[in-house]
Amino acid sequence: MFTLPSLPYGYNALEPYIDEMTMKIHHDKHHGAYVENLNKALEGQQEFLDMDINTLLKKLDKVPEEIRTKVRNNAGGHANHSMFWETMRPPLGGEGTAPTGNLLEAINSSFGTFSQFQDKFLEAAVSRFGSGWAWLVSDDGKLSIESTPNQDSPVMEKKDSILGLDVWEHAYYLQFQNRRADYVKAWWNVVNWQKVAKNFEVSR
Ligand code: MN3
Repeated sequence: MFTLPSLPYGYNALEPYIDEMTMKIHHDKHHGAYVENLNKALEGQQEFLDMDINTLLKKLDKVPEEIRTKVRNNAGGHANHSMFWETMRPPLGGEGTAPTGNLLEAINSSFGTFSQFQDKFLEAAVSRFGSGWAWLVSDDGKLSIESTPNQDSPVMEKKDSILGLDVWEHAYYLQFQNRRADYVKAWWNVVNWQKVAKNFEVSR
């Protein structure tokens, strides 16, 4: 059985960058539904219900074909949102709004500067047509930016995503309406770079 993790901070903790109502609906209803539908799709399939969610994403080809699409969408939704909540934190302002140490070095070596990285990430997020995610992916410490449709994840391709941004309209529409780029720019203020750095170290 998979369970909905609680948010590691309050619903209003990311304000003014992400509003309380969006966080409440997004976590309780959207993420909650992915977990519920995943458990329902896997009813009677104990082997898969016992897996860690990232292991399940890597073994989708073993899931019976008649439920595979349902499992892919809902397991992806569960894994992606679990990571999304953890790689955000209440705004610190000033210091804390940029990576440091090994992660910053890797960003600079892959993208030039942190600011050039942000431009490329924004481009990936706004050019994703329809619903999906933008990702910072680490391949043995080498960084790249990717985007995926729907609830697909780089983990399904056996890659390590160390940071992900939800660009489904439900993630920003109440506050930003159609202005996805403004949402991305606001989100930078609440990225938990310490957590991303930890994910990076694990991937190396
Ligand atoms: Mn979402």
